[in-house]
Amino acid sequence: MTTSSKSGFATRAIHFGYDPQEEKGALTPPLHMTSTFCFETAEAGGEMFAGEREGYFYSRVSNPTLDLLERRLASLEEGGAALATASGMGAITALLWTLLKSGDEIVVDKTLYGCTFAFMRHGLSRFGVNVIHADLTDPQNLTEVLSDKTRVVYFETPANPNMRLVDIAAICEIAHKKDVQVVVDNTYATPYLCRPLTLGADFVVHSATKYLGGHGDLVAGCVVGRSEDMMNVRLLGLKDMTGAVLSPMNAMLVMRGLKTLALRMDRHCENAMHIARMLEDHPAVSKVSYPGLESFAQYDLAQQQMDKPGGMIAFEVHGGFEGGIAMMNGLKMIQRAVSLGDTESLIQHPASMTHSAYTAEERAEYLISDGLIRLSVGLEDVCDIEEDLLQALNKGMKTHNMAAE
Ligand code: 7XF
Repeated sequence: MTTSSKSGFATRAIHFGYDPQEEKGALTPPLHMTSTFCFETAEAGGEMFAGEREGYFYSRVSNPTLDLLERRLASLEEGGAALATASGMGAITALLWTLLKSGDEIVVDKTLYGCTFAFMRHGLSRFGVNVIHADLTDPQNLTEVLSDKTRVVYFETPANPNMRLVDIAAICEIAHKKDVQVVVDNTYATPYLCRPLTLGADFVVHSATKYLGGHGDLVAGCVVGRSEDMMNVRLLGLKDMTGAVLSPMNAMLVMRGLKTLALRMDRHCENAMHIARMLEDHPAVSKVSYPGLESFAQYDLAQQQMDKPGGMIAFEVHGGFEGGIAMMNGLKMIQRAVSLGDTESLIQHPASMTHSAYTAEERAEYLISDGLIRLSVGLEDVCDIEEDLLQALNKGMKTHNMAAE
């Protein structure tokens, strides 16, 4: 082993769990592109299925390449074990199908990524799970909605798309008094900026499609938690209920992404801070939500819970929805696309894109304004990102009444 759990974050992201001397000196871990594994004897196979013998037997259950990725993810999130999945939705569904049964209640924050919201509202509820939406930015609200049936509290922080933060430690303290488990979607922050398990959370989920992969070339997810809990999620949620297993090739690509996670996040944060300040000062912009700005409503919580403010910005322009669309169409280098956390800066309109699973009434209720624009600040030279935004905003001011009233 070339590294230990005491090594720094970037060192573990690069080396953890792998010794080249155990693999013929190969610097890069081998890719185990196989669906099945051959048993030395028939008895050995039977023993593996019975759980009496360690080893790999089928890649929907485990695979050495995924195994290494999972150990690295567990190390970075400071959890006991991790499970790699085919997508972020695969991670969320595998976990919640494991934790919940008909008659149970789950409390979720008001703002959730669109498909997570749809899964709760149109999926879980069909199977007799009661979903309760509460404003968890005030932890006291949780006290009011917990009941004897509540099993899970679920939230994103920062939330997609409006950047609301939830105080992880405060929520865990209240939930744990009632034996309720806490699940945090840590996609926006990544373990480089925030480690919910160290603040008391029971599980972390990720869309690894985003910063963890980091290059916009794969779809993946993961769950991290205590070792004994994760075995249940693997054997029930993944193996039997969703089958949402990650391919070994994509596991390799996520591992490649992880190697530069620290480096990339530092630059994402640096670029986003600069862009957030520029937007805040621009006359066409009416509102900017970025946890690094002193004007951010939960600035103190951001300082307390996140090592840096991240690479995501939500903002609105004067001229509302129409102004926002015109501004997006005026961009030349920044790409109009959903997803986030890639090297390329990406911009999108949540109400009509990532959060279109909400009805207009639901968007109003769950705090997703129709004029909101979401920017994933990439790794280009910040002057080029700034220049592109400025020319689009300035053009919008001339043509779409985007100047402050
Ligand atoms: O299944 P996926 O890998 O796409 O991950 C689902 C997911 C889970 N949690 C959060 C906080 C997410 O942002 C996502 C995916 N969000 C993308 C986005 O907001 O752009 C999906 C594009 S529609």
